[in-house]
Amino acid sequence: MKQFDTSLYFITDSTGYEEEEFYRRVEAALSGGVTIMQLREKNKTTREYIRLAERVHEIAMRYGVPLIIDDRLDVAMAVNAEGVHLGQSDMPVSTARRIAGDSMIIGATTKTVEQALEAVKSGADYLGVGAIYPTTTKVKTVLTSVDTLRAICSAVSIPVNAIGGLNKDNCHVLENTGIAGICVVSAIMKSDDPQKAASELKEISRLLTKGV
Ligand code: TZP
Ligand code: MG
Repeated sequence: MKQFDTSLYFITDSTGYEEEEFYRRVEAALSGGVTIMQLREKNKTTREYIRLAERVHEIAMRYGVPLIIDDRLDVAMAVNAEGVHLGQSDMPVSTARRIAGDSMIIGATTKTVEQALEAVKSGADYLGVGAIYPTTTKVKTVLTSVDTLRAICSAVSIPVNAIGGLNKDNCHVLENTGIAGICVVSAIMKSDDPQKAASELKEISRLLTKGV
């Protein structure tokens, strides 16, 4: 059985950072208690994506934190990452599962109960649902209501994470929704102190997910 903890799911964004500063922030976040991490790159060539993924995987492994690669099963397999995250326009979950086998963690973005049930049937291990709030991170998304999030959590038995504009001051809307954790980009990535941001968010997530 795959063991992973989505309670504090950190998604990286290297935009605007020198490479060393990016690694420094990633490592600070990990030392603050991130439980799972996603490498998310939209403007890299395949070769650049693989190179960055190798480095980030080395850092993540030192902290015993699974690395998920956004969008690209080939990149995930190339660097022996623990998982891949697939959106509704990416490779279908069932195809990724067939290619990658049982051991790969496969996450899926879903915005409706129907999409969530389909992802589970196709072999997804966890779901990301959102955007809960408007986000400053570059992404094509629409808002998802907390009611829809709650309905998805009730409909499936795999971990469901909320995403989108989440920070330590606005997570309270997620109380009693049944989420397994929160996904954040900028609240950690752009923080003056990513380690402190991660440790504060971890405590918030611990309270929100009690009993889930
Ligand atoms: N999918 C829905 S919202 C989002 C993604 C990738 C970005 C979340 O970024 P932030 O900075 O935590 O709002
Ligand atoms: Mg995607």
